[in-house]
Amino acid sequence: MKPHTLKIGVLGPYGAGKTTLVRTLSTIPAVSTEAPSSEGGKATTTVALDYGYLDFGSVGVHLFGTPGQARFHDVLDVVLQGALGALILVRADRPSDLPRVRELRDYVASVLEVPYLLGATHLDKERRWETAEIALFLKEREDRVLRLDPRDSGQARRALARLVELVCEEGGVRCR
Ligand SMILES: Nc1nc2c(ncn2[C@@H]2O[C@H](COP(=O)(O)OP(=O)(O)O)[C@@H](O)[C@H]2O)c(=O)[nH]1
Ligand SMILES: [Mg+2]
Repeated sequence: MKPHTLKIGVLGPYGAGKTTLVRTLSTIPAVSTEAPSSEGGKATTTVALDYGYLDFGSVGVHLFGTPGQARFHDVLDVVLQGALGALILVRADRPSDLPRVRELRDYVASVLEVPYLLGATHLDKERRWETAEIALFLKEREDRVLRLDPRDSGQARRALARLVELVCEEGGVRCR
């Protein structure tokens, strides 16, 4: 393991791609706690956390994915304790998720108080919002909303690289 390690949270509503992102990025077999889903669209859903780890340049990154369903909101504090940055995933094809995404963003900004980026997923879908529209809805800087297909390791690594950069610059964290 690297001398400097960062804990990064991966948040987002149900089905946004959190488990997929952790699995794409992790260089160790990712750990997930999946249970049969009570909502439609997926057979299983994450009830406690996803965990993955990768060496990333000069830092080691511990990735902690959180449950998406709002009824697990209390778990966020526990899973994200000590996180130094967050990636918040938002499905571009499901605008009805945006109020929940805003809640998660507000939680990260005002409770965790750590640097974050938003990753717009499912941009390959025909009916979708563009990243600029998502940024506008969330009153977020446009450069904080990235295009991110969590199944694609290049896109996943680019998003993580930008977040790690923010954490090292803005988060006052020593990364070297
Ligand atoms: N087409 C498409 N599918 C995606 C994308 N991101 C995630 N998925 C799929 O969406 C499903 C839900 O993803 P999952 O990682 O379980 O979401 P979670 O609930 O946030 O953990 C999986 O089948 C993923 O492969 C994307 O950008 N495009
Ligand atoms: Mg999941």
